[in-house]
Parts: sequence; C-alpha cells; structure tokens
Amino acid sequence: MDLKTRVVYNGQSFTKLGVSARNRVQFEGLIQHRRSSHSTKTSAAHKTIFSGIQPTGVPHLGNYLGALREWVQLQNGATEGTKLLFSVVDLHALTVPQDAPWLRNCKKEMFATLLAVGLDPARSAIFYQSDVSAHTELFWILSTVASMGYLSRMTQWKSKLQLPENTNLEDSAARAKLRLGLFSYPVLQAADILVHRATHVPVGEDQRQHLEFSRNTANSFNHLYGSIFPLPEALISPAKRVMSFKEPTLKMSKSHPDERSRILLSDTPEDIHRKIKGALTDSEPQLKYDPDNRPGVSNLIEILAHFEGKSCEEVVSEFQHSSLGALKGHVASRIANHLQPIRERYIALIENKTGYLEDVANQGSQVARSNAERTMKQVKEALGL
Ligand code: AQP
Repeated sequence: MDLKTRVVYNGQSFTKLGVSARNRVQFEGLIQHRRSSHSTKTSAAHKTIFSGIQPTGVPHLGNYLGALREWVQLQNGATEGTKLLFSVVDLHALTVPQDAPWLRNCKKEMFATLLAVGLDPARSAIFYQSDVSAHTELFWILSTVASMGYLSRMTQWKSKLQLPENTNLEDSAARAKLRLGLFSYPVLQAADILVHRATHVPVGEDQRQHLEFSRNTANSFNHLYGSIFPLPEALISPAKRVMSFKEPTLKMSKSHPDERSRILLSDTPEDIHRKIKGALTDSEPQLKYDPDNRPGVSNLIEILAHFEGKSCEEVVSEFQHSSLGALKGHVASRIANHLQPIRERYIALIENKTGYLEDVANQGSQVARSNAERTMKQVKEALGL
C-alpha cells in the first residue's frame, strides 16, 4: 500500500520530505561531533536512530524543542541506510494509573502529533510500543542483568512519587508508594532502545541518566552473553531543559497540574499569547540572561534563542532597550507562527476518518517487529532459549 500518495490534507501531501545536501552535512556533523565525545565506536554504515515519547498528553514546547524537532531534523538529514524508528511508548504510561478511554485518546493524539511535526512514515517507522511485544520480552531478559543498586539511585521514580532525592528503598514512604513498574521503568526503556540495536537516541537532557543506564545494562549483557548490543549514544538537544512558565525552576512537563505552565503544540495563537503573558518572571528592570537568579526571564530568552537560531547573548543585546512586555509579545508571536502549520496538520489528522493514522501505525509496527525479531533471535541463541 502506498501511503505516500494516498493522503492530502489542506493541500499538503504527507510525502517524503526532500533531503537537502545541507541537512545531510549538518546531520553528519552532529553525529560526528557527538561520537567524538564518547568512547564507543559505531560503524557509520549501521546507524539506527530510535526514540520514544509517552502518550501522557499533547506534547508541549519542551517535548518539541527537546526531542520532536530534533527527531525530524535527524530524519530529514539521514543518509540512505540509516534506520529510523520512533515510538509512542504507551506501556511506559502505565507506570501511573490510567483510564482506558483517556489513554486511547492520548495515544491517538500523540501519534497524530508525530506526523504533524514532520515525521514521515515513508522514511521512519512510527509505531505504538505495545504493538511490538519484543520490547517487553527483552525487558524481562534485561531485568535479569540490570542492577538494583543503580535503579534505586535513579531520580525518576522519586520525582514521580514526589519523594526527596536522597530517598532509598528502606524509606517507609518509598515502600508504601513504590510499584515495581515505576521502579523498573528504565529497564523497559533500555529494552526499547536495545531491541532495535539503536546506535543513537535523541532525547532531552532529563533522559541522560536513563541513557547511561541503558549503556550500563547493554554492557552487562554483552559481558555475560557476547557482544550483541551496540552501546547507544545520547543525542542531547541544544534545548536541554525548557522550564515551566509557572515554576521556572522545574522543567516543563505534560503532567504538571497547572495547564498555564506549558504551551501545547495544539494551542491556538491566543492561548500562546495568554500563557506567555502570564509567565512568571521578576520585577528587575534590566533584561539579563541569568538562569540561576532569574529563571523565568532566562527561560523566555532561551526559548527565543532556540526558535531564532541565536545565542542567548544575542537575544539579550537585541532586546536590551525593550520592556519585558515587548520581549514576551515577541516570544509569543514567534512560537505562535512556528506552531500554526503544525497545529493545522494536527487537527486535520485528528479529524481524518479514513483510518490513515491506523494504517501508518500498522505499517510502522510491521517494520519495528521485524527489526526487533532479528535482535531477539540472536539474544535467544546467546541465552540458550
Ligand atoms: N521540559 C523539557 N525540556 C526539554 N526536553 C524535554 N522532554 C520532556 N520535557 C522536556 C523530552 O521530551 C521527550 C519525551 O518525553 P516523555 O514524554 O517520554 O517523558 P518526560 O521526559 O517525562 O516528559 P514530560 O513532559 O515531563 O511528561 P510527563 O509529565 O508525563 O512525565 C524526552 O526526550 C524528554 O527528554
């Protein structure tokens, strides 16, 4: 079935995007730069790029700048032969209690967003994690080599349960609240990456710790059973941590209770202007980039810098004679203009009744399944299963 030529929305067909020579050079440069800062060597001939996002709500600006925009850039600049796999990691969403109709809807919204931002099913396998059972099969196998000590030191389970960072497993609050799924979530994430033998994983800074854990787990497995998994390298986005508009010392998050703390990719220009206008800043008269002491205004400067491809210093010098209100207005317009076509594509995809999203998901899961099964065959042979 040729999905490329079948669907046209708003006069725009969802076909493969051209790979310009410039993009290709940028991509190669990015990989090369990052490879040189790691000890692991990966063959240029076997690049596999994998990443995932949880269906816990429509993605926000942090997800976009920290992950999704990078995924699309990597896809558009990828050389022939690079494997690209992107997953809506629905099993991870189960680490907190879910309502079935809500989750079903969130999955669809997330899938539509991945296409709306520019992932191209003709180039990338886009799939739901739960459609590829090898992810959970490898999760079990990796859990037999994953270190409990390492997992207990990780921050995610503590922050999700709102426990202090120095909490350990002996702590009574941890014992009462912690479930095995939340605790072992990084093992499933390692399986997501390793089952596709990913060499490069584009993520936001908050995922660096999980990537290190994946490498550690791959190493433990390889040491015991033979060299099956490449050690995946994190491709950390330049937008490391986009901060909350209401609590700018916390990262922007889908699950924060205050919806004004984040801009969603589906927000209208009016929503965007309202949220930026209400963003918590300070009363200092002079504009200054100082994330430690002035996190609110620094967050706005950083966001603008990411959209305009400038440094924070350049943004500050451009706005040094302007009011904070003028800066806010400019940031809001910049974001609104950038997100407008994404929002239009998103709405068209969500309203489409032809089964297009399901077709793309089926196509993506077939590719992902066959890729994962090749790994599982080797893993099982190595284990004697
Ligand atoms: N604020 C952020 N700044 C930069 N990057 C971010 N990412 C998330 N928040 C920011 C990156 O987005 C990708 C997908 O994240 P995820 O949904 O799988 O999980 P998350 O990191 O837990 O994201 P949220 O928004 O905070 O979701 P909830 O509230 O459900 O936990 C990742 O690459 C992440 O780095």
